[in-house]
Amino acid sequence: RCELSNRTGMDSETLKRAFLNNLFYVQGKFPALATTNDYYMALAYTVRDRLLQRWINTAATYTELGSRTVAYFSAEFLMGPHLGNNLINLGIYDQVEQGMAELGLSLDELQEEEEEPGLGNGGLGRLAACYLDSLATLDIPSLGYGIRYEFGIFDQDIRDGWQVERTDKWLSAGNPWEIARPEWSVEIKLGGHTEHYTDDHGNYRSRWVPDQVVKGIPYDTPILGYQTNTANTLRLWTAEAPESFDFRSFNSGDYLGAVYEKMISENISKVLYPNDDSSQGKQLRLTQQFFFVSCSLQDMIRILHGQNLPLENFHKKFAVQLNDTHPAISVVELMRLLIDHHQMDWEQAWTITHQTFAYTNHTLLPEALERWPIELFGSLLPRHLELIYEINQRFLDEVRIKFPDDEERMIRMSLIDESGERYVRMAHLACVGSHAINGVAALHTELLQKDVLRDFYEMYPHKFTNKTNGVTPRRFMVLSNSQLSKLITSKIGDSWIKNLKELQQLEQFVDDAGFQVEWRRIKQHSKTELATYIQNNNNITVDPDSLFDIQAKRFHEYKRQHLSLLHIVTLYNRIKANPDIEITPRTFIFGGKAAPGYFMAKLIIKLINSVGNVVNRDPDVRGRLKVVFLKDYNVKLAQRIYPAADLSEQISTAGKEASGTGNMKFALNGALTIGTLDGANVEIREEVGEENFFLFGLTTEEVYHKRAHGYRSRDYYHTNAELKLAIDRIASGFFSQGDAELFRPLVDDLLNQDQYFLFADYASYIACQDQVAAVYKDQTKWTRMSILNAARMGKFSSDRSIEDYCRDIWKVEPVNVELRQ
Ligand code: 26M
Repeated sequence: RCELSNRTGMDSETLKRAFLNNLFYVQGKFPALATTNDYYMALAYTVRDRLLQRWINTAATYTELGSRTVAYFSAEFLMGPHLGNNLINLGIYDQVEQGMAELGLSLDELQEEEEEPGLGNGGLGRLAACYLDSLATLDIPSLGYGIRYEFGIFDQDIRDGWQVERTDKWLSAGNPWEIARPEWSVEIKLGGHTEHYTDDHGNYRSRWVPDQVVKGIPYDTPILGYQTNTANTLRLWTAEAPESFDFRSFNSGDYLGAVYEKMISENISKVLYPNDDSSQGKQLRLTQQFFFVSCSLQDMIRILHGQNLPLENFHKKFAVQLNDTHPAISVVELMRLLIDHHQMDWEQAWTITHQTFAYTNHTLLPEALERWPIELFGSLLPRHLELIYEINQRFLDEVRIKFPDDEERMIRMSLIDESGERYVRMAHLACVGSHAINGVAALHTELLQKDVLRDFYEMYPHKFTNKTNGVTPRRFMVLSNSQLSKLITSKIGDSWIKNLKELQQLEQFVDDAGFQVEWRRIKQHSKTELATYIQNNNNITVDPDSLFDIQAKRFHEYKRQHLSLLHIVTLYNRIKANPDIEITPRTFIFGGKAAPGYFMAKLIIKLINSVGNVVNRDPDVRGRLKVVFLKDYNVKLAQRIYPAADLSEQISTAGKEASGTGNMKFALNGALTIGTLDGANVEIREEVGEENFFLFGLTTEEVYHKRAHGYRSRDYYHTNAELKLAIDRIASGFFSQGDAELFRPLVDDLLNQDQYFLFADYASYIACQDQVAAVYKDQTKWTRMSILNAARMGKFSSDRSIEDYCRDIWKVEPVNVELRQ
């Protein structure tokens, strides 16, 4: 009884006892010798014990019922720290905080100790994590399938203002949240060639003879829903050399050869590619994609057989969502498994396959659309290339029937790009092999239909739907902004946490002076905490009464961090021209990583730090402007940032940001948005009301129009005096100790290309920022707008997104899990 309650009891006394027990028996330490990491590990195991009970009951329930299951295939899962989130979802955060305090420990400090699993680049990976939280919270049977990268997204250092990358060793202190399942390892084939033969029934068949075999080992992490017994699974694959390989080479005496091959095999899951845009056609990347997809599909077939279900039911048992085209090779791999391994005929295999998969597109940038050189593809996956040719032939026959005598269309739509060097087009493969295709915001889906996937929309209009992104209020409100969450709960009860639309009830308090004071006090508290963090990390003193103006996201020219820089330099120029000018004090905060090979993005980071070095120290400024670059932006830091923001910068060129999800997290925490009509900004503005949103800039159509009619950025430079002054200041070397060369690539690009229309949007942006500054002076008005923003963000819960996917695409129902032991 005591043993059991040590592992499951939820009261603060039992939790303390269990914690000390784990410290002794798992970490092998007693308090006098224990490090912070020992304490963190002991607490993590204490929490994990409570998860295990729910996890096992969930698995048992699904197995018994043979429940229809969602499989979310994603090359990235940007989970963020597990400890705090699990405490929230278990409903024991306050008890544990209390218990730790009684032992003289700070729960905040223990949470700080966790190395977050940064197995993603940005929005796409974090969306996958929010969706797993919502799937579990909504009691939907589901599995996340991906790669257990040994090195996740790099850690970012800043040296002399430049980004420097360091490897992310997130596993070095051990990972208490995962359990290896070597008994469910699978084998993956790579390379080699195909052979053709006639089978016993006289059918012409193909056989893959690979030249390499690797083993995939699954590691499982429980994903607990909020206030439910459902604990689903995130299953990530690690690559290893198969044991048989050692054995073979040992026999042939080539020991070093065997070790070398082992090393090559293990490379597959070594490192996350740190790009979030251009696909560079690297063989290892395609290997990673095929590796996790093949492991996962084989695992699903094992599960199906384990439940005595026939293979013909694959699409009835599983709905697979493809998170962008990174797992799109699934379409071909499932066909191969069904046809080559299970002797299914083509028609039936194809019916099962396209009814299984659905594809989410996350980008409109043409350079980000994945394509693989045929040579490379065929050398790694020779059998898959054959199957793609066959899929393509049948597909183009359909196109020909629907659109006769339209050779151009066939060339555009083919799965193979033959305009120069030949490529496999992964987005086309995903469209053909899926029964549903979706964009991630209303505008994005519309642009997919009109532009990027227009031919596919004309061919298969019924496949297309919009699924606007959402974010989880558990991590991004309850955990990260506990004071605001408690204030809200004190007014409207706590059911908003599972039903975010209920935030609307806050509107009744918008003119309640007492509520406004509380709302402001909490924002002020979060700003003060961030100010302390900035003091400790950047050694910059910032004023918590100033307007906190924040842009936190990956660095990319289309996101236009440098447009915000032009605003900063403009304000600085105004001060230099008239030091007594009346100006709303602002703290500009940036955070984000640049892809290591993206020169311009790294130069923009350098420019932020360079401008900061001048502005922060200039006595004429009198502390009214501060510029801060927070290094190593990740989920942990994001959780500190959102609650402290007054103004959220969502300023991408219209038509470029598929959705954005940071925009949602800021607004939910009461920040006002300055933004373009891009991605989900459009819908956020619709929800919060245009009077509560700072809109500027060209629309998508205006951008297209300008581009088509010859955009000349230089004309804006010559006709806008403040713009000219800002550019000249940067170009002169003023921010680079007189070095006029340093920022020349950036300045030249803006004057000559400016493909993201900064100059065209500059005047509108500056005017809008002047509006922002004016409104901020009226704190009552600002607070009203802030409350209304949070109150009207209900639509952007990832629970709503998941409900939409469940109803329209996956056709899957909740399954209730009872605790039986
Ligand atoms: C591709 C090939 C090789 C290596 C890496 C990649 C790759 C990795 C990540 C490409 C794109 C990746 O992510 C793109 C991304 O994060 N897109 C964002 O998705 C969010 C969730 O839908 C949206 O909110 C953002 O607008 C969109 O930019």
